[in-house]
Amino acid sequence: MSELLTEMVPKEWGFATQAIHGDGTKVAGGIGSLVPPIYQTSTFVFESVEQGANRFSGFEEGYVYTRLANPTVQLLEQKIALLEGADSALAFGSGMAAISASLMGIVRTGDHILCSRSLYGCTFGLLKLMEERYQVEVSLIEMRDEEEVRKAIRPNTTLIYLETPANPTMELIDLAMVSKVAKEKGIYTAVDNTFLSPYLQRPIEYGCDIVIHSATKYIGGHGDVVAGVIAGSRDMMKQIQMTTQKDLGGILAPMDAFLLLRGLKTLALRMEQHNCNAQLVAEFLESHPFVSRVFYPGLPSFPQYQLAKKQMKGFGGVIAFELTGGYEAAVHMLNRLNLCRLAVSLGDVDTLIQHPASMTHSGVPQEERWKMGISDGLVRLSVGIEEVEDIIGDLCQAMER
Ligand code: LCS
Repeated sequence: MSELLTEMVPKEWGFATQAIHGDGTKVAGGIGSLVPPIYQTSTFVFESVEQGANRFSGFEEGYVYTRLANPTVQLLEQKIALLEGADSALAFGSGMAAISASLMGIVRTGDHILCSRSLYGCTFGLLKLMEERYQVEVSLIEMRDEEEVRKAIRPNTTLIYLETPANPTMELIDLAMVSKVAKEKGIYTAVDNTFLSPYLQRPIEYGCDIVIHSATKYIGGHGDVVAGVIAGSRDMMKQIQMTTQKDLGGILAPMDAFLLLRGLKTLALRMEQHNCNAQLVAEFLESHPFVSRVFYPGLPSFPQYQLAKKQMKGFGGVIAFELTGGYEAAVHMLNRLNLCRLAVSLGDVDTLIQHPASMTHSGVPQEERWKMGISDGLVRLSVGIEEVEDIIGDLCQAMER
C-alpha cells in the first residue's frame, strides 16, 4: 500500500487530476475496479501463529486490526498526503480527534503551546483542558508580526498552533513568517487548514510541519461525514500513529474514508464555485445598508487582503458579517432565511449559516470571545454552490422584511 499512490499518480499532474486519479484498480486485487472497495472489516485473518506474531512485531508488513490500519483508510491518507505535499497523513473519526491526537502526541506536561487568538470553540476548549488538567501552558496571541511571535515564545514552547483563516473571524496569519521564527527556535508549527482545503492553501509549502483538517468540511463537502485528517513528515505521522492515534483510538471508519475519497474527486471544482459565489455574496453584503461590517479575505477592504493574495490560491467560501442592528437584527434575519440553512458546520455544497456567539463558540467565555473578535451580533455564512442569485435573493429578503 505505501508506494501505491506515488507509483500511480505522477507528481507533475495538476491538483484536480491528482485528486481524481490513483484510486481503485490496485487496491481491488487487480480486478479493474475504478473505485476502491470499502474494506468493511474490523480484523484481518493470519495464516499462522508465526505470521500473526511477525505482523505484531513489525517483521512482516500486512494488516492486523482496523484501528491500526485499513486499506481503504490508507488510500485516503495517501491521497491527503499527496494533495497537501506531505510525506504522510493520518485519518481520524473527527476533526477534534485529529487535533487532540496531534496536540497530545507532540506536547508534554510543562510544555508551552503558543496559539493564534481566534480558534474553533472546541479547539479552545481542548487547550483549556490541557492547561487545567495536564499542566500544559497555553497562550493566545494575534500573531500579526514577527516581533509579537518572538516575544511570546518561551523557553518551553514546543508548538505553535494556528488557524488561518480563523473560525469564524476570518483573521489570517502569515504562514511563512511564523514557520521561519518557529524553525529558528526548533519549534513545530501546526496549522488548521479546514477553511481553505489543500486546493486553496498548502501550509507545508510555507515550511509548516503539520496540517490539520476537519475533513467534515470541504474535503467531504456534502455534509454526510464527520472526519479529520493530519499531514506531515513520515516520522511525525508515525509517532502520532503509534501513540495517540492507536491508543486514544479516534480512527476513521472505512465507509467514511470511501465517502471522503469520493468527495476529494470534486474538491477543485467545488472550491472554484465556492470562491466565485462567496466573492459575489461578500460584495453584495458589503453594499447592503443593513450590513455594518463584512469579513471576507477577497474584499479589498479586508485588512489582510494583501496577505490573502500572497498565501492563498483563492479566498474560500466562508464570510463573517455584522448587521447594523446588532444581535437583535441578526436573530431576526437568521429566523427568516429559506434557502440558507440555519446549521453549524461549513464547507458543504449547501449554504449554511450560523450565529457563533450562541452556537459554535458558545463554550468560549464571553470575554475570551470578544478578545477573539467574535461580537455577539457576528453571523457566519458558509456559501454553498447553489445559483448565487438564489443565495443573494434569500439573504436580501431575510434582511429586508
Ligand atoms: N477545526 C475547525 C477550523 C473547525 O471549524 C472545526 C469544526 C473543527 C476543527 C473540528 O472538526 P470536527 O470534529 O467537527 O470534524 N467546526 C465546526 C463549525 O464551525 N461548526 O460545527 C463544527
